[in-house]
Amino acid sequence: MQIWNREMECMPREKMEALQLKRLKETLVYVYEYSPLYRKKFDKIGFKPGDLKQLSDLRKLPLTTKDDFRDNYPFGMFAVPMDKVVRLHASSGTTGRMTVIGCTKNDMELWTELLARVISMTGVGSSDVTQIAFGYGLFTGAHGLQYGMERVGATVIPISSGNSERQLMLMKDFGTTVLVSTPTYALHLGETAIKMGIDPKKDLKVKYGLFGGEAFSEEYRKEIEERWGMLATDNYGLSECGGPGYSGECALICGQHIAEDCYITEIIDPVTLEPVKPGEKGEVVLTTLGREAVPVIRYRTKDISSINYEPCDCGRTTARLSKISGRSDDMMVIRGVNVFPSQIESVLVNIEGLAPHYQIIRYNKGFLEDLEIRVEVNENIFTDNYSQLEAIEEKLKQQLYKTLALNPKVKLVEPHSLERSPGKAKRVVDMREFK
Ligand code: DLL
Repeated sequence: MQIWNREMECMPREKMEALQLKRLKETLVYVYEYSPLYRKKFDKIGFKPGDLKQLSDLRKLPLTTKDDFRDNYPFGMFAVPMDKVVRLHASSGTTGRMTVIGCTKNDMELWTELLARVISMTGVGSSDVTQIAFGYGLFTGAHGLQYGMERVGATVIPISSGNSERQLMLMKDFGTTVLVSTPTYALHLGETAIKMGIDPKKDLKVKYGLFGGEAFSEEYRKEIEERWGMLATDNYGLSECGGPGYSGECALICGQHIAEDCYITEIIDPVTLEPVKPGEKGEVVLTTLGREAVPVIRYRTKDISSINYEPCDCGRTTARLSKISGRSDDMMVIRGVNVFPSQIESVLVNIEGLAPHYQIIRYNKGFLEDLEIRVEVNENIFTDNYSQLEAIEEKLKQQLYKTLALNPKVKLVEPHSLERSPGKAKRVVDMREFK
C-alpha cells in the first residue's frame, strides 16, 4: 500500500505526541507574537505561551468560533502582513459574513503535501486522470485537491461543477479514472449518465471517487459505489482550518487518517465543553500546527465525530476520525427527541423503491414542531401503482418510527422532482414560523 510520507504517517504514538507538543509550543509563541486576536485572548486569562507544559494544558485556552472570524472580517485573524499572503479563500455559510482565510507560500506547500497524502492513501497515483467537479472559486475543495493531484503526478481536468452532460462526455473522451466532487453531485452525475444511455460501470473508467465537503451516510456511499463501480472515499476539512487535507480515508475504509503532525484534535461535549471519554462522540475542536497566515487555536468546528487511536492495517499509525455524523447546530429537537438529518438518510437509503434524494421540511403548528420527509421514488416504480406506493410509504413510516421514535409526515415524490445541487446539498428546509 502506498504511503506518501512514511515518517509522519507511520510515527509511533509517543513520538507523535512529542512532536505535537513541540509544534504546539512553537505555535503558541508564534500566535502570541503575531496575532493580535490571540494575544488579547491569552492576556485576558493571564496565559503566557510558556505556561503550556503538556498537551492537555491546551484545554486551559479559550475556544475559537466562527464568530471570531466574522467579527474580525476580513483579515483580523491574519498573523502575517498581506505581502506574505499569496492566496485568499472564503466560506460563505448560509448566514452572516464570510469567513476568510489566507495562505502564505509555506501554507500552500503544506496544504499540497497534506493533500498528496490523502490522495495517495486511496490508491490514486501518477497514472490516474482526475476530474475535479468541485466548484472552483473561493471554496477550498477544488484548488486543494488539484494541488495534491498534481503533486502525486496525476493528470488534472479542472472542469469545476455543473454541466453534467459535458462532464460525462469528457469523462468518456479523456478516460477519467478519478472523480472529485461532493457525494451528492456524484450521485446526480451517475443518474444523468444513465439518462444519456451511459452505464458508468461499463462505459466509463472511473475507479475512484474522492468525496467531501458534506456528510453522507454509509448507505449513500454504497449507492454511489454500486452505480459507478468505484471505491468512494470520504474526506473532511473546513476552510477555517485550511480546507481539505486534515483527514481522509485509506482504501481500507475504516475511519479518516488525521494529519496529526499538523493538527491537534480534541473531541468535546458541545454543552459542557469538557473532553468526552476516549472513543466517544462529541464536537471536533482543532488547533493548527505550523500554519502561518491564519493559525487557529481550539477551533469549534460544530461537527460531531469520534477518534480511534488504534493503528490501521494499512500501516499508518495516525489517529482516525469516524464519519461525521452531523453538526451540533444541525440537530433538531422535535417533540423532545434529538434528530440528525443523517439518521433520516440512513433509513430511507435502505428502503427498496426509494431514491437517495430527499428533503427534510421543518414546520410548526403553534409551538409544536414537526417534520415532513419528502423522498423521491426510484425510476423503476410506477407512480400510478398506488398499492405499491402505499406499501413503500408504510415501510418508510415504520422504519422512521423505529429509528427516531417519531412519526414525521412522509411524502413520496416523482423521480427527479427535487432540486439537484452541483455542490453541497441543502437537506433541511426550515418553514417554521417562529424562528
Ligand atoms: O468543505 C472543505 C473540504 C472540501 C473538505 C473538500 C473536504 C473536501 P467548508 O466549505 O468550509 O470546507 O465547509 C466545512 O463542511 O465544517 C462540515 O460541516 C462539512 N464537511 C466537509 N467535509 C465533510 C465530510 C470544506 N467529509 C464544513 N463529512 C465542515 C461531513 C463535511 N461533513
